[in-house]
Amino acid sequence: GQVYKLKDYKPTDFVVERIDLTFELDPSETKVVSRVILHRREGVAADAALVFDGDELTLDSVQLDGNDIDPSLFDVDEESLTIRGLPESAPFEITVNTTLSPDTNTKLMGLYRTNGVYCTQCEAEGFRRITYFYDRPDVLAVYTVTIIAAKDDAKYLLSNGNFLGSGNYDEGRHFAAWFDPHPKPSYLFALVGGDLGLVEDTFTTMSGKEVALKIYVEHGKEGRAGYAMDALKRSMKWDEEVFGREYDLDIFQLVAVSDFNMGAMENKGLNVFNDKYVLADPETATDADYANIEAIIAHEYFHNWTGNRITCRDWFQLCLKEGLTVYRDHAFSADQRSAAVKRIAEIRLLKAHQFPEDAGPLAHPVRPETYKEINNFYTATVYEKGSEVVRMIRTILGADDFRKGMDLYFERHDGDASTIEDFLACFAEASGRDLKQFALWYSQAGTPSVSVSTDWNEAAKSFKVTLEQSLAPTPGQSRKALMHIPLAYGLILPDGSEFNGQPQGGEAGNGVFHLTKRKQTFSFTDVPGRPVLSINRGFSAPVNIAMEQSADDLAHIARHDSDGVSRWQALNEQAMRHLVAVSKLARDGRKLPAAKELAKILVDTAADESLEPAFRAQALALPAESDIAREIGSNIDPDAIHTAREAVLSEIATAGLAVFSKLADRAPTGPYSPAAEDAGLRALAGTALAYASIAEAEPVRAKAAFDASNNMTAMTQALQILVHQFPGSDEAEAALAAFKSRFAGDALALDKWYAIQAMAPGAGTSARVEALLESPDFDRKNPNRMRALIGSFSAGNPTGFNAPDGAGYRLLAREVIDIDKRNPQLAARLLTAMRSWRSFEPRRQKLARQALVSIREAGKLSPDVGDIIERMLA
Ligand code: DPP
Ligand code: ZN
Repeated sequence: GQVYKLKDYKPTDFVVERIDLTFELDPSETKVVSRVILHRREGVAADAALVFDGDELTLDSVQLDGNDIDPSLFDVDEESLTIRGLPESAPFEITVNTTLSPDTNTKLMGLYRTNGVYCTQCEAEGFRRITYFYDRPDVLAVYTVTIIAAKDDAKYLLSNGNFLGSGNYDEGRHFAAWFDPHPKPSYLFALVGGDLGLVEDTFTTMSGKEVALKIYVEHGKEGRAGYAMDALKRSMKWDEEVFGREYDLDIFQLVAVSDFNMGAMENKGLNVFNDKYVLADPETATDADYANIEAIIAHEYFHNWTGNRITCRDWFQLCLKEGLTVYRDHAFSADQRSAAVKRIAEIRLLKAHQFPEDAGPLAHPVRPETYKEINNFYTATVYEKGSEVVRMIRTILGADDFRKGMDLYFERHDGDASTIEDFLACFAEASGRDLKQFALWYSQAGTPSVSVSTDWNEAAKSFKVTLEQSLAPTPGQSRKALMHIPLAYGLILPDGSEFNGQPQGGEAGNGVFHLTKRKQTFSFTDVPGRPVLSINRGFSAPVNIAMEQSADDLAHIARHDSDGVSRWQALNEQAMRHLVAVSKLARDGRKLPAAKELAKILVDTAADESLEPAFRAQALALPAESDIAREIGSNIDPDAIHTAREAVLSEIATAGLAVFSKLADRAPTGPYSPAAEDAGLRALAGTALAYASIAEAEPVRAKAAFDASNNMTAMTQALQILVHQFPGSDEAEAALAAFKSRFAGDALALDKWYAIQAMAPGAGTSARVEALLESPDFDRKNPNRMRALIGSFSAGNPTGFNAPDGAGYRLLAREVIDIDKRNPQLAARLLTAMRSWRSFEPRRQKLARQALVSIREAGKLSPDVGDIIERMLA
C-alpha cells in the first residue's frame, strides 16, 4: 500500500465553496446526490484535473453545471474520480450521483444501518464511502443536507447544524433539511435516520442563547439517558467557565447506536455515540461506566472548539485535536470528581496502554510522520500521550500563560485547519518562552528514561539531585535528541514538612526541575536535615524514573507528601518493586520471600479513615500482572508473575482480614448515586471484599454480596471475585447463570458477563472463550460484543491469552482473519493486543510469531490489518 508522508502536504488544486447533499434513504439502494461548487485555486495550471476520493462506491452519473460530463473527460478507479476540462477560473458545479447499500456496509464506515437505524461514521475517511469528494480535513465547506425517507422506516431525519424544515415528500415518504453555517471538513459530516426514543432539555449559554438539547436512544431506553444529559449540560457550562468557549448552534443532538467502532464521534452539532457511553442506570451500569460516560460526553462536546471550529490540516495533526481534547476532558473530570484519584487513574491508564505501545514495534511519535492506514493511529500515543504533552505545556508555562496561549489559539485559528506548529506558536508567543526543544515531544517516539541520584552532605547541609535523560531508539528513529523534561519535585524533611529553598544548577521554578541537557545537577543549600526527594510528582512528565530509593524513603513520601498523587506513586512503587522481585524468583523456581512490610503499609492505608475511600481503593489495587510484565520488560513468564502476585495478595489479605471484612460491608446503603463519594466507597468495599475472600479462601462471602447487590457495580465486583478466584465453584456457576438470565436481551449488561469470563486467569480460559463464541446469542457483528469477549481475553488476561500451548494466540489469529473480512478497523484494533509479543520468554515468542505469520499468510488482508502485521513482524 501507499505510504503517506507529513512532508508531502499540498493543498488541493480546487477550492470547495459549498456542498449540497440529498439522500433518499433505502436499506439497499440509497441514492445520494452531491452538488459541489468549486473554483480553481490561484496559480494552479489550467489543465490540472479535479481528483475526488471514493471508496466502494457505485457511480451513477456525474455532471458539470447540470450537464452530463462526456465519458472521455472523466475516469473512475478504485479510489478516485478524476475530471478533466474544467473551467479555468470561473466557479463551477459538479454533481455526483451515487448509490449505496447501508444494509451490507459491515465496515461501519460511511453510511450503514445498526438495529434498523441509518447512521454515518466519517472520521477519518468514511465520507468517501458516501460520495466522491475531497475527503481530507483541510477542505472546509458549508453543508446543506436534505434527507428523504419512508416515514415508517425513519421517523427522525437528522444532520449537522440547524434545522431548516421538514414535510411530506411523496407517497409514504417525508423529508427534512439541515443547514450547518460553520464550514467543516467532511469527516465531521453526519446523518441519522430512524425510529428512536427522544429525551429533550435545554441549555442557556453564557450570552443568553437557548440551545435545544436532544438525545436519541432506542425506544424503551429513554430512562437511561438522564446521566448523559446531565453530563452534557455540565460540560457546556464548564467549557464556558474554564476556557471561555460558548456553543454556536441552536441545537445540539446526540444519537446512541449499538454498533459503533469507536467510543463516540464529534460530528458538528450531531454527535453519534456508542450506546455504551450514553446509557446508564444503577441496575445496568457500573460506577466506571458512569465516569466514562461523563468523560466521553465531555470529550465529544469539547471537540466543538478543539477539533471542529479549529480542525486539523491533515491526519498527521490528529493529536492537535485529540491530545488537546483529552487534556480538556481530563481537566473537566478532575473538577467534577476527586482530582487526585482521577490523576491516579490517568497514570495507571497511560502506563498500561501507552508505555507498552511506545516500547514496542508499534511505537510512533505523538505526531506521526508517515502512515499507511490512518485508522491505525487512533492510539494511546496520539490520545493519552498527546494529552500529557499539553499538560506539560501547562506545567512549563503556568496556569495563566497557558490560558493566554489557549485564548490566542482560539482567536487566531478559529475556522482554520491547523498544525502543531500553529498551536505551539500561540504558547510561545503568550509566554515569551522558546518551545523548540519542547516540540520534540511531538516528533520523537518512545518513553524517555530519567535516572535520578541524590547526594546529602550532612556537614554542609547541602543536597544534590542529579538527573540524566536517555531515550532508546524506536522504529524509524535510531538517534534521538535531548528533550525538555519538566519534573515536578518536592524535598520532604525528616519531620514531614517541605523544604522550600531554590536550587542552583538549572531552571527550577515553582517546584519543577527543567531537565534540558543530558545530565544536570541541582544543588540545594541550607537544608535543615536529610530530605527525601519526591520526584515526578503527579507524573508531571510521561517518563520512566530510575532511582534507588529505600523502602523507608518511599514510606516517608507515602506518609508525608503534600501531594496525594505522589503518596500513591510511592506506595505503588514499593508494591511494584516487591512484585518484580518475587516474579523473577518465581520464574526461576525459587522460594518467595514474605511481603510483611508491604502488607503492613497497605493494610494501614486501608484502615486510615483520614484518607478518601477512593484513594484507599487505588492504593490497595496492586499493579496488574501486565504492569509487572512491562516493568520486567523481557523474557516474561506470565504464569510466574501470576503466581507471585497471588502470593502477595494472599499475604496482604491475611494480614488485613479484620480490616477488610469490616470495609467490605461499608458500601453506601441509601439510593444509588453515581457521584464520586459513593463510587469511592463502593470501590473500597469491592476491593476489601476481594481481599477478604482471598484470605478466607471461600466463595461464600462473595456469593452473599452478589445475591444482596442492588446495583451493577456491586454485582460485577462480586461476580468477578467468584469467577476469577473460585472458578468452577457452584457459587460462581450459579452467579453466572443468574446474571445471564436476569440480563438476557440487554446487550450492554451481557457484555460484562462475557468480559468477566474472558478475563478469568489460567490456561483453561481459551476453551471457555471458544465455547462462548459458539453460544447461539453471540453476535459477531457487534463491535462491543467482540471487544467484550475477544478484546478482554487478549488484552486483559495475561495467563489465559499467553497460555503456554499457544491456544490463545491461535484463537485471536483465527478471529482477526475472520473479522477482517467484515470490519477491518475492529480486526486491526483487536490484533494490537499482541504488540508486546517479543517481550515474552522464547517459547511463547515462537508461538506468537507463528500466529502472526498465519495472519500474514491468510490471503488478502485489509490495509488496516496488513499494516499492523507488517509493523509487528518487522
Ligand atoms: N470520535 C473519536 C474521538 O472523539 C475520534 N474523533 O476521539
Ligand atoms: Zn476525540
